[in-house]
Amino acid sequence: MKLTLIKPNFGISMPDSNGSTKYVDEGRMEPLQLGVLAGLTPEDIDVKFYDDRCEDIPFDEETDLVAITVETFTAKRAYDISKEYKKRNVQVILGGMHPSLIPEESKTFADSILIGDAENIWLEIIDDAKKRKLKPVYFSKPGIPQPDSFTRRDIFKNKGYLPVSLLQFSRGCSYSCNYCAVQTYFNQKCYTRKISEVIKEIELQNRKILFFVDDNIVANHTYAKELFKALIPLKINWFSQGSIDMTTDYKLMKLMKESGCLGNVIGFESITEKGLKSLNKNVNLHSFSKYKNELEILNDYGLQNWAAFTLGHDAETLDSINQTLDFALQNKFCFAAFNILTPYPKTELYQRLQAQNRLLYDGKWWLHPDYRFNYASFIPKNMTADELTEKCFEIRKKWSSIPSIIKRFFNIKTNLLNFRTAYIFLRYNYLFRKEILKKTLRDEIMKTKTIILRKTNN
Ligand code: B12
Ligand code: SF4
Repeated sequence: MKLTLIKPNFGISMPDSNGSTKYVDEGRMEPLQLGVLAGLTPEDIDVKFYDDRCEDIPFDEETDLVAITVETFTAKRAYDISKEYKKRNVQVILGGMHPSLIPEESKTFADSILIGDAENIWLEIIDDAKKRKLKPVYFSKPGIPQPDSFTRRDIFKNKGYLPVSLLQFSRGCSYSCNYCAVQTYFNQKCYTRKISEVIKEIELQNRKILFFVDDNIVANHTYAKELFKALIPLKINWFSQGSIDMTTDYKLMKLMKESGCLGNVIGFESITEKGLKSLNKNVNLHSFSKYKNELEILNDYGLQNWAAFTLGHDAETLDSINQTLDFALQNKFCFAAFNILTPYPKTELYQRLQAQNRLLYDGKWWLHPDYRFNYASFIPKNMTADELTEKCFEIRKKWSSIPSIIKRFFNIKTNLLNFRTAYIFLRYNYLFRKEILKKTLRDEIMKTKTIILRKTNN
C-alpha cells in the first residue's frame, strides 16, 4: 500500500511579483504531525510526504491513501487538494485541529476525517484504507503524545527546513484564554509524555537544537522540572512555548536554564489589565505590574524570549497598539509577534463575536475567497477592521526596521550576553526582517491589484 502525507499551504496563496504563490516563509519548520503519523505507520507501507508550502504536489503519482493535516488557516487549500485527489478516485482522510473542531464542515470535503489524536486509531484507519472501506468519521480522544512511538524524520530530508528538530513533551494547557483553540480541543487538560521516551526521541536524532512544540511546557511545574533535570546531561539547546507564570518558580527557572533553554514563546498578549481581561488571559493577571517583575526575572536568566501580542481585543485602541510596540522596544525583546486577534471556530471568542454579529467574511474567513491571512476578520470595537490590519502591518514593519534591531541588540542581559546569543539575535532578526519585507511587498502588490480590479468593475 502507498500512503501520501501532505502539509497544505496557507488557504489563499497570493502571487508575488514573480507570479509564485508559495507562502512567504523564511523560517519554515518540519510539520511534526506528519512525522508522527509516518512513525505510527507499519514499515511495509510505502510513505511519501509533500509540503505544499515549498513544493508542487504530484497529484498523478500513484497512491492509495492521502492523509492531509489541516489547521483553520490551511483548510481552504486542504479542501482543494482533497478535491484534486477525489477527481482521481484516491481515498482522502483529513485530520488535525480544524477537522477536530469543526467536523461538520471538513467531512464534506473528503472520504473520511479523524476527530482527535491519531495515536490510538491510525492502524485501524490504515487497515480500513487497505480494504477501501474508510469510515466517514473516526473518533479518538486527545491524550498522551506518542506512547511507545517515535517520529520518522527521514521524510523531512532535503526540503529546506530550519535545522531544528521538533518534538513534544506535553499536549494541552489548563488555562482558558477565550481566543485559543487549544483550550477548546483539550478542554483545559494537559497530557504528559513519559520522560524516558522524550529522551529516547532526542537520542534517535542528531540535532542539538530542539523545539518542544508543547502548548505550554510549564503547564505542570513538577513534571517540567523532572523533564529539565533529565535534559541536563544531554547538553542540548532548546526552546518552547510557556506561560509567564514560569517566573513565579525560581527552581523551575534555574533548571530550565541549566537544561539548555534558549528562550520561549511567551504570550504577553496585552500590556493592559483591561486587555488581558477581555482575552480572559488570567495567567498574566496575578499581581499585574505591567510585567515589570516577570521581565526582570526572565532577563536575569539570560533567556532570549519571543514575546507574542494579540491585538484588536475590545479594550484595544490604535493608541494602545502603538504603546504595545513601544513596550516591546523598551524591553529590547529578542523576537516579538504582533498577531491580529483571530476568531478560530468553536472558541469562546468566535461564539461571542458571532452572537454580536461582528464576524466578517460570512463568518468563515478561512473559506472566503477575499480573505487574506493576517487580516482582521471581525469588526473591532474601537477602530475599523482595515485600521486594525493597517496598524498591525505598520508596527510589524517598525519592529523589524534597522533602528529597532540596533536598539534591541543592546540588551546586555540577553542579546549581548555572549557570542552565541548575539549570533542568534542577528541571524534570526535578519531572517524575519527579510520575511516581513517580502510580505509587505506582496501586500502592496495585492492592494494595487484590488484597487485596479475595483475600478475596472465600476
Ligand atoms: C508548533 C506550532 C506552530 C509552529 C509551526 C511549526 C511548523 N511545523 O511549521 C509555529 C510556531 C511556527 C506556529 C505558527 C502559527 N500557529 Co501554530 N501551533 C503549533 C502547536 C503549538 C503545535 C502543533 C504541533 O506540531 N503539534 C504536534 C502534533 C504531533 O500534534 P497535532 O498537530 O495535534 O497532531 C495530532 C492530531 O491532531 C492528529 N493529526 C494531525 N494532522 C493529522 C492528519 C491526519 C490525516 C490524521 C489522521 C491525524 C492528524 O494526529 C497528530 C498526533 O496525534 C499548535 C497547538 C496544537 N496543540 O496543535 C499551534 C496551533 C496549530 N497554531 C495555531 C496558530 C493560530 C498559529 C499561527 C497562525 C499564529 C499566528 N497568529 O501567527 C501561526 C501560523 C503560521 C505558520 N507559518 O504556520 C493554532 C491553530 C488554530 C486552528 N484552529 O487551526 C494552534 C492550534 C494554537 C492555538 N493556541 O490555538 N505554530
Ligand atoms: S495559556 Fe496559551 S495555550 Fe494556554 S489557553 Fe492560554 S493561549 Fe491557550
